Amino acid sequence: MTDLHSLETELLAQVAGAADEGTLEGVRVSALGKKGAVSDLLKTLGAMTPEARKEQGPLINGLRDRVQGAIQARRETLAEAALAARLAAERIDVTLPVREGPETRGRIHPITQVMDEITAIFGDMGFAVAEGPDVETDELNFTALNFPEGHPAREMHDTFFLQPDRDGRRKLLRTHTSPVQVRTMRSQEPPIRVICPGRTYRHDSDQTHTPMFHQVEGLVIDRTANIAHLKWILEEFCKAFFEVESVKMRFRPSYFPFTEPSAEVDIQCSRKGGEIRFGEGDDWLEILGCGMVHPNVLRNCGLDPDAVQGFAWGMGIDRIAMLKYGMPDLRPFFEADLRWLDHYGFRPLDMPSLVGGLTG
Ligand code: 2U9
Repeated sequence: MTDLHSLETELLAQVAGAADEGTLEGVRVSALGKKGAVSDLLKTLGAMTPEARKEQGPLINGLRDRVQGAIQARRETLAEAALAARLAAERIDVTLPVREGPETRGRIHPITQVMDEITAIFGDMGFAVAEGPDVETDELNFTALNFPEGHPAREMHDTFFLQPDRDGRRKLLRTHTSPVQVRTMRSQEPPIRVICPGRTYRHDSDQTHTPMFHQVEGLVIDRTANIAHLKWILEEFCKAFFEVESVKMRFRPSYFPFTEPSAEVDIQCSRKGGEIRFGEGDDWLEILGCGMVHPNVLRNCGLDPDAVQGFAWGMGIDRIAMLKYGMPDLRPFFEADLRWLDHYGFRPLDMPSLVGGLTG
């Protein structure tokens, strides 16, 4: 029948022209759905004479089967094309370099890096890390450390004082991390082995000084701790920190109120071609101060100098960071310039350790 023939032609054209699975489903519903054109034809069979049904039945069912088959075939073609398009769009080139995510794009500041390196070295020798507040009392920053009231050494430190409280007591920004060792001695029984890294403050600002800087100090207290132990610890530290086989060190007599005897320590280096190298050469470079803890300091911290003794040292972190990593200027340390940090910073996952390497 022409009618059936043109309906089939029309439906097959719609199936072939359906560009996506949604459109194809629309064609299916309009042909084979409850109220679809083919379904309507099938419904007419019931009212036909048996002869007419015998003739029309196979024609209409044949039409339905062919339309159904065409829809199924088109559906498979469209699904294959959609998958092929998706695979093409999602294809990745595994040979491309990995794009850095936020967690690896950041950089560790050289001061943090050096603090972590120092902590790893002394941690390996059995030292604990102690910390304390930046705002301190006069007593902890000076008096306990054997600076007499009104002594010029207090002025030498160019202290930042806070406004006095109601009782006239002035707090201050600690001028060294030594109050942390005082707190440690007052709260822990010897033997004590601690390092105290942290921020310190002095009213001083020029090419080689900033008002806030970083120190790490160390303290050992027990019954027999002596200068030979001190020298060994500092030598081992310098070798590990500067990553050299051997170092030569020079102890020059000095003065600090909190140690007696006291010394300033230089390490031998060479400065050929504007580059500084440790473990060779015949120049000297000052890197730290040290000494045996003064008996007055032990007493001020509740210890008996006839029963225990010990040694302490202190060094500027900013300065040794500059030395180790060849940074010519101190000021960019505090300028938060991302270009500088990109150049001098360290990768966050390269954590310093004596086993894995200090500098990754
Ligand atoms: C207590 C007892 C003793 C800590 C020490 C130094 C020597 C020292 C300077 C190095 C460079 C400070 O950053 S710097 O200017 N420090 O020379 N510090 S002994 O002695 C102590 C500390 C605490 C209870």
